[in-house]
Amino acid sequence: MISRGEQVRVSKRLSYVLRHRPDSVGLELGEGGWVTVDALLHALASGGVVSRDVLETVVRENDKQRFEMSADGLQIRARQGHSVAVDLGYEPATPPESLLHGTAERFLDSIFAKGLVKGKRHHVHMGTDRALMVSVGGRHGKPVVLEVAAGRMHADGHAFFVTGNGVWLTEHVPAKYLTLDASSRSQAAAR
Ligand code: HQG
Repeated sequence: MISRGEQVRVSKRLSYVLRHRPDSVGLELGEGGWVTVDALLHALASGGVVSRDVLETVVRENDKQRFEMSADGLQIRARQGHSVAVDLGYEPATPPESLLHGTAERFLDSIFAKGLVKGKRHHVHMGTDRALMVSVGGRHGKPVVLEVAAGRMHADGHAFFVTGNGVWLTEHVPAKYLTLDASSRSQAAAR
């Protein structure tokens, strides 16, 4: 058994190592962002041993399914969110007509001027679960949800990718494809 707090702690260490700083523990990500589980466990040991069981539990029960293991259980990677150069190898996919992006109200002026930009990450992240998008936006301030006209963007030639945990990725969302979603609009009108 591993407590929820311990799971979060290990998940944060994994995010740091597998998305941002593999070099901090002497690792280098292989193709697709994969590393062997053995190498990872060995590399993590210097900052406090993580057992294979704990690692498997964290991968399986992670709230956003951030990590995945290869079918043979020998390799592990973060599904998205990297800042290090890595080609995740996702195939272009056809998005639903509309996708959602959670952000903070204070970013809206800039977003409606420049569109959604990827910042330090490799892609702009979008999803379909409104409640999740509210919590994603809430990490940055007062949450608002934007609707992305993904079908129209795709028809206009923008590439989309989808990860194994339902996160949709694209390079940049020009402002003309963005609107405040209905509940964020009524929220704004009520003020
Ligand atoms: C905003 C989490 C001003 C953007 C989540 C966001 C997600 C702009 C912030 C994943 C802008 C970047 C990604 C512009 C975009 N002007 N602000 N032109 N364009 N922004 O954390 O989307 O917990 O890099 O709206 O679940 O919040 O890491 O991206 O508010 O899937 O697994 O700039 O991270 O997953 O913030 O989150 P982030 P995000 P994890």
